[in-house]
Amino acid sequence: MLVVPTNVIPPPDYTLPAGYSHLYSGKVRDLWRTPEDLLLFVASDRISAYDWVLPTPIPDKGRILTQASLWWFDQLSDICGNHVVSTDVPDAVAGRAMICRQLEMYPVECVARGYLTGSGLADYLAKGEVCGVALGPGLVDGSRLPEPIFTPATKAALGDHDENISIADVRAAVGGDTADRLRLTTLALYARAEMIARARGIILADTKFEFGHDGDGRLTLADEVLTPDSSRYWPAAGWLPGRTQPSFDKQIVRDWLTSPASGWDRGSDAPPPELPAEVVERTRARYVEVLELLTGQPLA
Ligand code: Q0T
Repeated sequence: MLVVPTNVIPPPDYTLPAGYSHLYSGKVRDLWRTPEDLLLFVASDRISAYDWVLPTPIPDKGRILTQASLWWFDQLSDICGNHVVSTDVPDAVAGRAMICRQLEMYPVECVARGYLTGSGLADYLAKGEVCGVALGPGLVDGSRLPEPIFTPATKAALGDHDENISIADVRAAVGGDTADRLRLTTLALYARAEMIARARGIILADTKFEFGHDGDGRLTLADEVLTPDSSRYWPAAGWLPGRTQPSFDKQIVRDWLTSPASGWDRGSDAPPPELPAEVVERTRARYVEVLELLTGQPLA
């Protein structure tokens, strides 16, 4: 069932120079057309949890995720080209935006999973398979899969959840050759990223890529990549299959929201409360930590 969000996304809280036109806002990022007819992709400091955008921003989250995304695009550029043109952006969004090429997007969320959790776990428990990929018995929440799998999903409307689809559905949507390229490229990108993260003590459980093609038909990586918002990162040291793994970035927020201290009833339709300063600061520190662990770079 599609529930209209009561939780409406606020309009952008910054002003760009003349000539930029607003195209779209998601839960936590905005897309604009530039005067040069390119795209400006802006990451906000908003944070989502339990399907809500929280009323309290996390300072620097947009800069942290943008810096992580740019670093990952570089790490992956020999596998797949990407949409980034430059980081020379208006002062109002300095450090948290990228100028990108406009692509023709494929209407598929390209997810790779090396570990089983979330909707993958739910589908496995219900049907023994995920997106038409059969998985053997005995897997539990957090299990490492025998090999990483491609589990595409449809892009849902704002306020709805993405829905897992089969590879046959992807073939029907984009054609067999493109479907094969999306699957193989997604798995190659995941393999590279998982190896890099593992060497730094972090499990990349799963991640979502979005692809498009340019005028010459070249498959091109778009959106943001391998951020904590598009990926599940778990501290390798605490990995214990059979329970929900603590999220590297959002666990502090989730734990506080579900504690009596928050006074929030997640089951009601009431919006979540403002986060206390201490929860904001510890969460910000976790985002900085994951950026620095993965990339070896301090927050610029
Ligand atoms: C897109 C053409 O969530 C999205 O945007 C963030 C606010 C999804 N989205 C991406 C596009 C892109 C990108 N990225 C691109 N390079 N070219 N469209 C549209 N929506």
